[in-house]
Amino acid sequence: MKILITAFEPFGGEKVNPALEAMKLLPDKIGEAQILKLELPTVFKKSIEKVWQHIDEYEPDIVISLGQAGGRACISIERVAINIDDTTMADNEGNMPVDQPIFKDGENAYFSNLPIKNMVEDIKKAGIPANISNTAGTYVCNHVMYGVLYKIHKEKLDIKAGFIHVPFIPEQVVNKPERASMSLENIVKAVEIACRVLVPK
Ligand code: PCA
Repeated sequence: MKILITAFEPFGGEKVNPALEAMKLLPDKIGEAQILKLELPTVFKKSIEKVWQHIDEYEPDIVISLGQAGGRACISIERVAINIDDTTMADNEGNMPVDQPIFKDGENAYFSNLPIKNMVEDIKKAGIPANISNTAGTYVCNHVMYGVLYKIHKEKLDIKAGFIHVPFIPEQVVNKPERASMSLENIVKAVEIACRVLVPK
C-alpha cells in the first residue's frame, strides 16, 4: 500500500508551515504502508498540476494532503472541497482569484472518501483535539483537495483522498498569544494516527 502525503510551503508571511514540518517528521513506513512525501507550492493551479503528476507517477492507494489553518485550535479532518477559488490574499506567485470555479466541468463539491469519523475518534483517543471541518476554505488548500478529488472522479481512480488542516505551531504565535497553537509533536502524531486508520492491521 502506498500513501502519498502532500504539504504546502510557507505562505502569508510565515517562516514555516506546520503541515510541511509535520510531513518531514513522518516515518517512511506506517505498518505495511509506504509513505511518499511531496511538497507543494502554495500557488493556485501549479499545486494541482504537481500533485496530479505525482499521482500518475506513484499510483498511490491513498492521498492525504496537509495544510496550515492558522487560528484553528485542533486537527481538522476536512469533509468537503468546493468548486471555487476566492481570496483576498495573494498566493506565493501573486495570483488572487475571486469567485472563480476551479474546474468548469467539475461538480459543485466533492466529499472526502477517507474514513473521517474514525480518524477523528482515533486522534482524540490519543489525547489530541480533533474534529471534522465542513469547510476547507476557498484558498489553495481547498483548491488542492478539490483538484485531487476531481481527478479521482473524472478518471474513476480507485484512490481514497482527503485533507487535514493543522493549527499553528507555538513558534508561530510567540507574539500572538491569543492565537491557538498545537505542538509539532502532537501534529505529527495525529497525522500518523490518521494514516494508521487506513492501514490493514
Ligand atoms: N494552508 C492554506 C494554503 C496552504 C496552507 O498550508 C489554506 O488553508 O488554504
